[in-house]
Order: sequence, then C-alpha cells, then structure tokens
Amino acid sequence: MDLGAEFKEATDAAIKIDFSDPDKLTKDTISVFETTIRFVGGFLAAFELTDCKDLRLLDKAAELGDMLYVAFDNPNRMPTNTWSPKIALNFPEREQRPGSDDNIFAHLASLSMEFTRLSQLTGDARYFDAIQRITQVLHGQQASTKLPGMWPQRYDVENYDFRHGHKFTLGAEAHSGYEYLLKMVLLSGTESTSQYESMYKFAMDTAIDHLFFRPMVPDNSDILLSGKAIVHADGHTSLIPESEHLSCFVGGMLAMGGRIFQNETHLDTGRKLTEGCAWGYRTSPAGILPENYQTISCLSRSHCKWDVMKARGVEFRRGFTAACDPQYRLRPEAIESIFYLYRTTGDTKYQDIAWEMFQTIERQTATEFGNAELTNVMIDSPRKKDAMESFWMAQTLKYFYLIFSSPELISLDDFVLNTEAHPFRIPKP
Ligand code: DMJ
Repeated sequence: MDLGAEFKEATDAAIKIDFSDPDKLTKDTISVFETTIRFVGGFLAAFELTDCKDLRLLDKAAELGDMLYVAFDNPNRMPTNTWSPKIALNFPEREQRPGSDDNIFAHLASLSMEFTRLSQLTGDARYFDAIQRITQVLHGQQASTKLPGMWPQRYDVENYDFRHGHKFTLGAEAHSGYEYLLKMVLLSGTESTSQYESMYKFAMDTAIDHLFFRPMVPDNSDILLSGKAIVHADGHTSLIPESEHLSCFVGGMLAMGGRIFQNETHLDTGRKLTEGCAWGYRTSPAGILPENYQTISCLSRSHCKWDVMKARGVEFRRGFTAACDPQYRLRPEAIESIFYLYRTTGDTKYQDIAWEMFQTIERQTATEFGNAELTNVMIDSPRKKDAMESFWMAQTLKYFYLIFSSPELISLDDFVLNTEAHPFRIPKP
C-alpha cells in the first residue's frame, strides 16, 4: 500500500515481542491453530514482502514454529490444539498429551501451509514432516467417513478417528481444512502435490453433491448457498439449508480450483456460490450478510421459482427464513470470494459488487478509531459492539484493497494467500 515507513515501524515493534516469557502472555494457554495462521503466517508473509531480506522476520517465525512444534510431541505425533507456552518452554514432553484437547477438524487440518512454507524458507524439514503426518491420517480416512470425501466437523481425538462424526459443513470448525488442500497444491511443490489435489477434488465432489443448494428467493436469482449435511443412523443424508458467513469463502476457492484444474463446473459453481453471498448482502435489511442464516432450499437447481404459498409467513424476510445468529463480525469471506472471482474472470461486475459492499460496511461499522462488529444485521440500523478482530485488517480490508488494485499487486500467479490472507510466494520449479 506504499506504507513503507509504517511497515518498518511495525516490523521493528513486532520482532521485539518476547514469546519466550510466558508471564507476559495474557492467557496460560493459546490455540495452535490461531497462533499458526495469524502469527506464523503473518511473520512469514511479512518476510516474503521484504523480498526475503529482513531475516529478523523469518527468525521470529521460526522461533514460534519451534515452540508450536512441541505441541506435536506426543506418542502419536498428532498436535494438541490448546497449548501451554509455559510447559512448552520447559519441555516436559509427557505433559503435552492429546485427549483433553479440542477435536475440531479445522484446527488439525489447517496448519499445513505455514509449516510447509517455514520448512521451505528455513531449509529445516521438521515442520513439513510434522504436518505431513496429519495429511496422511486425513488421507487414510477420507473414503471411510460417514460422508466419504469429507471429514466430520468433530472427530475422536483419542484415536484420531474420523469415521463416526455425522455433521459435515464447509463453515465453522471445517472451512480452512478444505481451503488448505487446494492451496497446498500450489505451495507444496513436491510429490505430495498430487496427494493434495486428489484429496481436494474428492472433497469438492462430495460438497457439490451434498452441501450446495439453490435457495428459493423472491427475484429467482440463479444462485447457490453452502449448507450442512447430516448423516443419519440408517446412512441417509439430509441437507440442512443453514448457511454461514464463514462458508462464503468456498465460491472463491472453487473458482480458483476451477482455473487451476481447468474445470468449468467448479468455476461455474464457484461463481453461483459467490453470487449467493452477494445476494445475502444486498438483501438483508442492513445490507450485510449475517453470521448464520436459513433459507428455503429448492429440490432442483434448474427449476426454482419463488412460491408464495411455500414462503408464507417468511416473505417479509425477503428469502431468509431465519437468522440464527444475526451478527456481523467484520468477516472477510464474501469479499474474499468476490476478489477471487474478479481475479479469475476479469469481470468488472465484481468490482461493482465490492464497491456497494464496501460503502455499506463502512457506513454501518465505522467508529472514531476503527470499525465495529454489529449485533444484528437483520434490522436497518444495527447496534455496534466494542470489538474489532484482527482479521478485519489482515483480511477484509486487504481483499477490498486488492480488488481495486492492479492484478499485478500480489499476483495470484506468484502468491498464494493463507487463511488469514497472508501472502506466501509460490515456489517456482
Ligand atoms: C479467519 O481468522 C480465518 O479465515 C479462519 O480460518 C476462520 N475465519 C476467520 C475470519 O472469519
């Protein structure tokens, strides 16, 4: 953004953060997932953006990588997610045990990009080795879950068993786990590339068959949304037409994958999913998609007409039947997909959609010192909360900035962005 002086000032401050003194941390434990995607990813991308010149940033990423590596120090080599820096620093390996830890699929499956790039940039293969073990476990069970191709939101953490969970989604607790399969195809540059490619394609075939649906909306827009699948005891699968802001990333991912693998079906599905999220923005009373919402799903993707009888009682909601969680948390996933659609198709209509969204979000969320999360976007003028997550700047604003910049800036031929939108350089053969 031509903010060179600010970048230098921020770097000088960030490299002084003392991760070796746990007494300075505000919590006793931290999340391996969040620390990896936000901190390690942030330091690595900042290092890349100095053209790999400011080695202090790489050293800091490696310092954190070494501390996080201890979370893998368990008999089965699988990482804990809740992790204590105090224990890690003193290295009593037996204290770092799985079992009492969280069992969220995304937390386990979304460490690959940062650990791989750390290995590539430092030449130390331990980090890649650590995450590749996770990939082997996921690969080994991909075909034997209750919805073959996808992994359940939650798994049996004692045995690293994914065969029993019956809830499947691309939203909360899952999404970056799938995102990283595709992005590892670009990043890994080794024989594991084909492994990630086949895992990604299998997962998306399943999602296309079981998770995506066409909602019935008053203007009959030909759009798709990503819902949830539940597999019942007798083996049959039901689609729940409940969608999340978080799952809006999937349109951009499919478009990017469609371009990489020259798959027009994926490109078109990605376009319709992205336009589904854009529909939610232009339709909700505040002009912003809620965190979690429900719509009426049509049985057919080709014939889906607004039916006044079926919509009786909910027509006042303009196609939304409910918003189980009506907040807006300044999340990026909708503009993220619109950005990818713009970069993959070159169609400037995505810039127009982005500009409408930007103006609405700015009008609704701006405060004196930053931007605020909203309590309820299903009313015209939502109340602001005293909260702003770091992903507002790392992701949401970055995608808005990039969609109005030259495609040469962070070109997707040269960079792949992690789930926190930190750009990593794609290794060239
Ligand atoms: C981000 O921190 C990351 O994208 C993460 O994977 C989950 N979602 C938030 C932003 O919504």
